Amino acid sequence: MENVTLNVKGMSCAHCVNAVEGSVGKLPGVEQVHVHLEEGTVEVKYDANKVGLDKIKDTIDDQGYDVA
Ligand SMILES: [Cu+2]
Repeated sequence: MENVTLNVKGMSCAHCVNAVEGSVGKLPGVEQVHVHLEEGTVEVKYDANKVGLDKIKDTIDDQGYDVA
């Protein structure tokens, strides 16, 4: 399992939390996803054999947020 903390811009409310956690959480291989709203970060625990970091970043991006 890999653990990564991504800096994500544009998340401001519970809807954003749900959008990011919901979409990333659905990816096969993602074990856990947690948005820290105040910090503007997303913590993801994932199986690197099943899902790539690029895919996770793309998924957040597709929801309309900026991944640093
Ligand atoms: Cu929001």
